[in-house]
Amino acid sequence: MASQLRFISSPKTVAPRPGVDHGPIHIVNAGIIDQLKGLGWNVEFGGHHQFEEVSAESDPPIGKLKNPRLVSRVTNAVSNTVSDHAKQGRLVLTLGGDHSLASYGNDLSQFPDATVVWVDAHADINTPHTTESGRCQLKGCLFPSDELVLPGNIHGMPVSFLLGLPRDEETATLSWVPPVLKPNKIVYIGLRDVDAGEKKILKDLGIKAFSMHEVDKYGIGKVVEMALDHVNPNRDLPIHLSFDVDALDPTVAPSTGTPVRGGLTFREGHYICEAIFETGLLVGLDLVEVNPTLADSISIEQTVKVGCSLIRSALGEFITRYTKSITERSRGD
Ligand code: HAR
Ligand code: MN
Ligand code: MN
Ligand code: MN
Repeated sequence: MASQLRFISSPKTVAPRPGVDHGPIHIVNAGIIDQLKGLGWNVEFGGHHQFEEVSAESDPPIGKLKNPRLVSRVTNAVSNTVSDHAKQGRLVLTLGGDHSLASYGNDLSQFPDATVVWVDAHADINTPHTTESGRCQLKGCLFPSDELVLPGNIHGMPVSFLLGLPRDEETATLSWVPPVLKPNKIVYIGLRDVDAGEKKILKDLGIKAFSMHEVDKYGIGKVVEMALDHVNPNRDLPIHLSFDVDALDPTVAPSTGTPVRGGLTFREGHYICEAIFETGLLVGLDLVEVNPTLADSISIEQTVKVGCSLIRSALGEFITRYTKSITERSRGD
């Protein structure tokens, strides 16, 4: 494994709930860079990406899509940066920001065989046609506010763009997203809030998903094993881990935009990260949806710390703490 780590921070909010843009700054201020250096990583942090403000007036919806120009600009910039660094053989850590980042698009282009483990309460596989309204009231979202009643949240769609699902004038602004993903190359863990249209897409495409039901039934160890058996049976393909903190239970990670009850425990979330690290196949990591404006200060600190801790686990904390450093591991000592 490369011990070079390139660090991308994309703070600009693209979600309907303002504030998710501050997540990366909090994670950096909480000391993630030194924490990763402490694990033996050679960390290069390029600073937080800054994006010009795009006013609501200059970015009206296209079809149902909210903030389409801003989202496209931000995600494209992140994607290009990720791509540049992935090409140089670095493992890229991307901090969101919300899940529309789609930065893994170009990251995956560098690794045509790559498999994606998507850890999330949500499937994020809506298309501009399936995106639905009224979800908060129906599904027990902990924030039953008006904000998510309207359809068109692009952070609920990135997987459909990566799969190259129907693109039309509504998605033209996001047509740069490379359709690099095949349905058998992605596996979900933690799902529990999936829209009707998303369920149909998952079924039609035969996409494997381990919902919280399977986590309860089999235990997280078996679920991760089954998930990897599906996308990576010989454990020889690169893995991109896309971790949305709302996969965790809201009692563990409260400060996020669309918390849903009944999520992963602290240990279940960390186990996934540790198990992926253990494969030695990790090539890219996203940690998204930490929103440090959505709760009281104790909850915010808790969520930011959990985010840091998940990142450390995915980058080898449990092994290096007890055995040898990343450098030793990558040297094959
Ligand atoms: N499925 C819902 C929608 O499309 C909510 C999904 C977005 N929330 C997230 N993504 N945090 O994981 O609007
Ligand atoms: Mn979101
Ligand atoms: Mn998500
Ligand atoms: Mn989510």
